[in-house]
Amino acid sequence: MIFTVFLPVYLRNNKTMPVNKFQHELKLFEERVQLSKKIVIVPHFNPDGDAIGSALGLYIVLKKLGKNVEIISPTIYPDFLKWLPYNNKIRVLGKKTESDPSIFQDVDLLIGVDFNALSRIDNIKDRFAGSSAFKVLIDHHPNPENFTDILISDTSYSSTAELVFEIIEATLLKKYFDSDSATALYTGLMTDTGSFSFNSSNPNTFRVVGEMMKAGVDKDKTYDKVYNSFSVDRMRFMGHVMLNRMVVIPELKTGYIYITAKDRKSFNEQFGDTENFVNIPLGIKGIIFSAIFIERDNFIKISFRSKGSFNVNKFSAAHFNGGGHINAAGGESHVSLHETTEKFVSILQTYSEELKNYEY
Ligand SMILES: [Mn+2]
Repeated sequence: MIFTVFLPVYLRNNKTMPVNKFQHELKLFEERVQLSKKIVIVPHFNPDGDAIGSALGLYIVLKKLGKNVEIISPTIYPDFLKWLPYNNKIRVLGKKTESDPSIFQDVDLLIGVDFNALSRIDNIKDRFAGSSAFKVLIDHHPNPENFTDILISDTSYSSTAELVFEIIEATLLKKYFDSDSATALYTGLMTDTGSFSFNSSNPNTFRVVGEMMKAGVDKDKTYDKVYNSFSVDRMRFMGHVMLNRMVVIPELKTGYIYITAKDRKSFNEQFGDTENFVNIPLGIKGIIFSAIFIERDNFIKISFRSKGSFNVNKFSAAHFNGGGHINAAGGESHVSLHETTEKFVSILQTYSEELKNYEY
């Protein structure tokens, strides 16, 4: 097998991070890995498949390289990821442990994955920022903040997991890449693209999937473990949401869902249960913009999704204190659920020309 130190330039066509900078950061990263004894990997809070998959994929190769590695998650992660190799090694912080001053003590290298701002690790951000460890951020969200020594960030990747794969591929870590690491990273890639239904039009994504399959990923089993693992309560919750909590505004090509605190209780909501509800309205012919408003304990949690060029990252930043990607963004509101949905509908009117004339 030919050992390539860096990826050929042609593979980095269409990337948003300049080739030279990418290779430079990669080299620094590799040097730091070699120098470090203790390495900690941190996903964002409420980590999703990409955050956990990326963290585990990296954890596995670093462990095999002989490093003392730990994954510290700011909060719990969804049950549908609890079959992943080594997931039982993840240290999950809670209310009691998140303020533990020793969490990043004696760490040489701190690696943040799948987030672009310190606020995404809110409960431990001060300890992360204050740690004397060398810091690296690996991410694919737009406009990353500058809070690490190395920033490997490129929005052209489907997922952080795809980017982690290329970092492994182009460094000394390649030797240690195995089916466990590939399975974790594939899970990140698959979940961040809705199983290749969005955010996956770059041919490189499929090149990477091919390499992961060569390494031993069972893609059918991975799909089944992640997507066919709902509780009966969650299935009935989805039925209730589709029947009673979905509002469709066909002339504005928009649909939205609202969920009350009482709904969550009635259906015995578990962490992650509402994960994909936001995509439901996009399954209706002609709908290109969808939103979900969930009444949480102290605020309304919001997610937006769109098809094509309608930019929900900008929409959320402008009106709902949030952000994310062009086609997927989060947000929040601190007025009641009813006031929030009313505000949304009235803001929607100001986009009526754009939405009415939108072709997809
Ligand atoms: Mn991601």
